[in-house]
Amino acid sequence: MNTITKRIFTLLSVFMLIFLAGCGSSDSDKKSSGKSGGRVEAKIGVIAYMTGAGAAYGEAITNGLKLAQKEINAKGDVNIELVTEDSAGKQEQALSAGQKIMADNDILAIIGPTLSTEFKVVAPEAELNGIPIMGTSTTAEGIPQIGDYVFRNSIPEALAIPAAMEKVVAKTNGKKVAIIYGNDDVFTKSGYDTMKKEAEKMGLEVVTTETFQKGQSDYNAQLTKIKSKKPDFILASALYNEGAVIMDQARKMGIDVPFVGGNGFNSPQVIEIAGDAANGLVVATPWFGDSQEQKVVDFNNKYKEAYGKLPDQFAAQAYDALYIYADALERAGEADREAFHKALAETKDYEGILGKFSFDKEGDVVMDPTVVEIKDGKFVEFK
Ligand code: 1QQ
Repeated sequence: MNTITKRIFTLLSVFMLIFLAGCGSSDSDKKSSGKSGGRVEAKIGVIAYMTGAGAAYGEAITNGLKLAQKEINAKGDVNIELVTEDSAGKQEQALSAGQKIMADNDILAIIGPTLSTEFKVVAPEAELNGIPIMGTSTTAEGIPQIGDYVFRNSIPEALAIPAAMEKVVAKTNGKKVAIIYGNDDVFTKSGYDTMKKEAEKMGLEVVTTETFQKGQSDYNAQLTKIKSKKPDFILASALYNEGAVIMDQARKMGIDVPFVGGNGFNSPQVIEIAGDAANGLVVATPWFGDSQEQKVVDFNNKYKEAYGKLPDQFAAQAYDALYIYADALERAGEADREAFHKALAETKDYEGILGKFSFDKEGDVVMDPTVVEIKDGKFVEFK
């Protein structure tokens, strides 16, 4: 190589380096977790029940998240990318979805999984990995108590079920109750524990306790027993797919007393599946879609425009959850798991569509639910 060629070569190398460095910086500008032009960018992992018998839960949740994401990103202070995995309502699938998400160092935090049964296996891993995780629909006992990085914005069964039971007893003066619950699911078992405890506390007589398993389609044996005991009302801890079938079969057998359910029944799917048989179901919920509060009306309109139907409680909770994340991210000022975790834990009086929101010291939520009932095929306030 002569000197001129050498010089040209050196110059070319320098240009090459400058060019590559340029590529590098524009690359990091686009990085999903970082800061770009003063705006904090973050990737959030979502694990939702998207396929299978309870897929309407996951559909509502992901719809709520996507709507919030669009609005948050349009505002421009933070930019959120959602990386969604299907858990299919199964523990093993939720766990592998969680592991996949946690292996991606660019992911700041997790929302979900949908079911407490799934959450109970994923959250301990998130805790070990120091990645914040928040449930938006998980209502079993002991969820935020799994660890420091574990949160939820869904109200626990231990708060909701007693509220519904007290109202029903006050109105009907019922004294005898039958209980039916799924004994192979963390949430339905937890709901049962609350029902049993509350019945004792209220001095109710539990005339029979029946169980069922996921996917069961025939409840004749349990319902025959319940009918023979003549309860004043029935406490049912179930997800909508089994719960709606139980109500349908109960009404067909002539059981016409009220049902008091937990969070699993907080879905329009109960009406969709059971039709008229769903009338007489009482549940407590942090979301009352018929509220005339402006923020509720606005959310209903936006959601309907985007998805062609009204939101349910699961959509509303997910929507608020992403806003709570965005708020913490903005306060953290960077997409760093530690900084975000600290900011999230400090969330105080966040004004969401479900009301004022703060975590208690364990990352749990304190909220007053509204008690609703299904009447003439519609959720209305229980009075
Ligand atoms: C839980 C629930 C379910 C009803 C969520 C869909 O509350 O598993 O905790």
